[in-house]
Amino acid sequence: MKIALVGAELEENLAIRYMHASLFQAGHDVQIIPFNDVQQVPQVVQHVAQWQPALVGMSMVFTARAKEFIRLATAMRQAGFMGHITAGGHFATLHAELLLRDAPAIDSVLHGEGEEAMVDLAEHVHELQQVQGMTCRRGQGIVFTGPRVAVQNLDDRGGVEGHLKPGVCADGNRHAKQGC
Ligand code: B12
Repeated sequence: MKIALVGAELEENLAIRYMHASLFQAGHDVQIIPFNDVQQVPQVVQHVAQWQPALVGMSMVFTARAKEFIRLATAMRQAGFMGHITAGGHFATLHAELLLRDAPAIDSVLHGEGEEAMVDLAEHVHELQQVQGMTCRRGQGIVFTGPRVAVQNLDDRGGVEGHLKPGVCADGNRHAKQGC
């Protein structure tokens, strides 16, 4: 499946790059689309319209930028994007219900860590009830599908190597080879 990950890439976005790695390892065709400020809305919309992913994941980490992401999602819809738009990250996780109430362009919110959740969503994008740790619309309401089981051993995740920006030092890489 073609999947676009949209978010800040001010230096290097580890969140997006971890999800890029897990989606790639699951066999998906994934692109990172940087979205560093609101002036890039037309550029991101054009990229999505041309590449036509089936799923867009927006990394809504910063409270101060929440409205910019809502504007972006709305602009993608206005440009005719019909795929699934999900949001994740600290802000989206903590404001999931409000986001879905106020931003009709966004289809779902994935709570917490996105590596396994995005793979799960890609596999079940037409049967959202199968995806745990998600807030989504059902009928007239907004529902939470229940918590995800946390990953027991982070080393079971594939590494992020090969998914980082060349030349940027990712000291925060939590896939520590020495078990530290
Ligand atoms: C690195 C970092 C930065 C980097 C960002 C680099 C980049 N992205 O390009 C820099 C130094 C540039 C930065 C800047 C700022 N930062 Co900062 N930053 C962080 C920090 C320390 C780590 C983030 C990180 O890489 N984590 C590692 C990754 C792997 O984990 P993660 O981000 O949590 O991502 C996981 C989940 O959240 C989830 N997820 C994330 N996105 C998505 C998307 C989808 C679709 C899904 C499903 C899941 C998902 O899955 C990810 C993988 O498991 C956090 C603190 C923290 N502990 O998170 C603060 C933090 C995010 N920053 C914060 C702030 C306030 C800022 C600034 C506004 C500070 C300032 N006053 O200038 C600026 C904003 C800059 C801007 N113009 O937008 C706050 C945000 C709080 C808020 N509510 O807004 C945080 C939480 C720190 C804090 N506690 O205050 N920051």
